[in-house]
Amino acid sequence: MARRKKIYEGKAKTLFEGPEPGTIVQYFKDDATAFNAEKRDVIEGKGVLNNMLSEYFMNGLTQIGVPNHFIRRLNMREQLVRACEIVPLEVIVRNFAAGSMAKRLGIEEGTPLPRPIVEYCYKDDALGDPLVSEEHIAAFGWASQQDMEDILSLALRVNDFLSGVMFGVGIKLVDFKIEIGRVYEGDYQRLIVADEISPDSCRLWDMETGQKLDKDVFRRDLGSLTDAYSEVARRLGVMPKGATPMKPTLIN
Ligand code: AIR
Ligand code: ASP
Repeated sequence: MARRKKIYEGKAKTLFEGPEPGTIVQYFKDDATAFNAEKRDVIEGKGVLNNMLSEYFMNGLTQIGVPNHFIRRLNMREQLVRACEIVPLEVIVRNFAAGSMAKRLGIEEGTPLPRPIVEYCYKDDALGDPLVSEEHIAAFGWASQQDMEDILSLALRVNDFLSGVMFGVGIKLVDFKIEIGRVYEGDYQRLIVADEISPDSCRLWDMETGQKLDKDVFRRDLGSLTDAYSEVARRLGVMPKGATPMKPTLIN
């Protein structure tokens, strides 16, 4: 494979310059981290599963008219996406209490919330992605008031879509995180869903048994992460039954 310019290396993905201006190749690694990278491991096949699953969700969003960065999948580990400026926020939507919110507010995990709750965290690994309010976001200029309205609307549309898709395969969407990108079209700018949507960025519980099918399996040492993600992929028809994700390939 031709040498490409690496633009950014994150914890779970690497970004390379794309073949055309305004495009980026997003490479999904097998690396798993949690608790701000204090816990880390390499989980064979995770990158392949997340690449396929993120493709599936982003394509679905495109079908229902929710703008996002996905262009097309290139191979088992890479997808072509639209280059965008990432808004420095993690946008979290919660339908049931879990994780940091359950802990912060002393609510039992799994408690249904009266309505979807949207939270914003400032994207900064060194600070551990702290929770911030819209006051901080406006005061520090991370996003404008109009941006925040657009972000809220995108987040809730993604929530309705993902909740429905998951419901269809017997999975409860407890919560998820998305990132938002800014793209410029002539004189206009627009916000789109970026980064990835995968079991790394959602909490997914089996509706019948409550079994966790997301990154908490890794965070809390609950068994095989690949098995959990494969189960999600199998239910959605993203991976053919019995198919095993390939070993990582060296690309540069
Ligand atoms: N998330 C937040 N930062 C990174 C990720 N992946 C996701 C978690 C969970 C939701 O956001 O995977 O689905 C809320 O996380 P937490 O830890 O705040 O409860
Ligand atoms: N904050 C992310 C998580 O716990 C990743 C990380 O901390 O490395 O999922």
